[in-house]
Amino acid sequence: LPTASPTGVAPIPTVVPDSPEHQFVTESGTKTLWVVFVIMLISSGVFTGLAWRVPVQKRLFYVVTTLITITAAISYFAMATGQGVSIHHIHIREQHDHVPDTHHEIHRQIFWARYVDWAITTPLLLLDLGLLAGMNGAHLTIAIVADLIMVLTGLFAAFGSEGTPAKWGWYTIACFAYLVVVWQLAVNGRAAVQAKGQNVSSFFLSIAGYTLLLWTAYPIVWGFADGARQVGVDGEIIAYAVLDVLAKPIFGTWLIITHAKLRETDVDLGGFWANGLNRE
Ligand code: RET
Repeated sequence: LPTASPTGVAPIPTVVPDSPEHQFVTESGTKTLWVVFVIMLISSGVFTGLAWRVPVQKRLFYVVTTLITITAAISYFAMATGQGVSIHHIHIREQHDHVPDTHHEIHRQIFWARYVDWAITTPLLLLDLGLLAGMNGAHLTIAIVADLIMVLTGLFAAFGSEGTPAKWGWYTIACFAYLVVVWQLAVNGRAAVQAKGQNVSSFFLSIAGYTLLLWTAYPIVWGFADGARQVGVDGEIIAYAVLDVLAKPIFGTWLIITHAKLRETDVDLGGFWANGLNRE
């Protein structure tokens, strides 16, 4: 900041900086955020209503899945009302051969509320899948902790200094953590589900395959939007909106409908889930 001169008039800066490029949400982005908020709210209501039709003992998947959409609804409410967002100042230095370097500045909104959402909902999604497959606590814990590392290092990457190795270093760490998640589902989840018979096995293969396909799109969107800054804030919102609706309400509906039809998908957590309640 220029220091005030004794006359109280700020000195004229010697280098007039370019005015920064603003990458901010516009009307279509905000509308999209509200639409997804409503979708998440309605799905939470529907999943809760469906849970009431079954005894507490059988509500595990309903409860976990409802928590996923409630968390997303809260995070979308924050983003739609302009909270859970901060403005990131990005300095880009362009090097030229015969003329001095030029400096370019971007001010871009980063919706960090997304990462708070993901830190809660992606472990819950893995819990759904892990319980469905009958994965053991060891493998499920590794998957969930790797998933948390993925989200947090992804957050650090989003705020990382542009053009430094650190930013893509964080991204690389996040991708490795994601590979651990994929490994746990594809190898240990698939091995565990065999014990549940043919019906559950083939359902798990489909829904876990669907999940891995969708999840893999997130780091790709991130690469274009938060990585390369090639996609604007609205584009980023719309891309994540589509993925989030597929990964949460659609995933949840598919899981709950199939669970209601397939008795073999019932989960027994011993006394933990419905301690003291009569078994049906
Ligand atoms: C980031 C960037 C760093 C590298 C990787 C990522 C993966 C994110 C994923 C998010 C999934 C979110 C879901 C949300 C709600 O339904 C953090 C984008 C690997 C896989 C499923």
